[in-house]
Amino acid sequence: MVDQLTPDERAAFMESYHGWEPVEGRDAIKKDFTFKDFNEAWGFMSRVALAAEKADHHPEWFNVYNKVEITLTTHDAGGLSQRDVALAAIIEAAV
Ligand code: H2B
Repeated sequence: MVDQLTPDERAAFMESYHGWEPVEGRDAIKKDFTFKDFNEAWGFMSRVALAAEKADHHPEWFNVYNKVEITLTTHDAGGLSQRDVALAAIIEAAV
């Protein structure tokens, strides 16, 4: 099992990562990304997918044309963990 984020770690995350919001009804965070077109959205998803696979930590996501909705949570922790913080950093760097 993986440790869940502490309240302090959650607060620190929400302060430094903009646009990420808690998901209602589960211990997860989400953010919506909008790109110029599908090509840009898919390029972003490809960059995230490669890094996520390398880190062995994967996003839950939904794409429609130029929009990508991403939810992060750690299934092995039953909620948010440092793995989600690390993946959020990867995602922000991939935009
Ligand atoms: N991704 C996410 N989001 N949460 C996990 O707990 C998780 C994962 N576990 N990717 C990994 C894969 C696990 O199933 C493998 C066996 O390490």
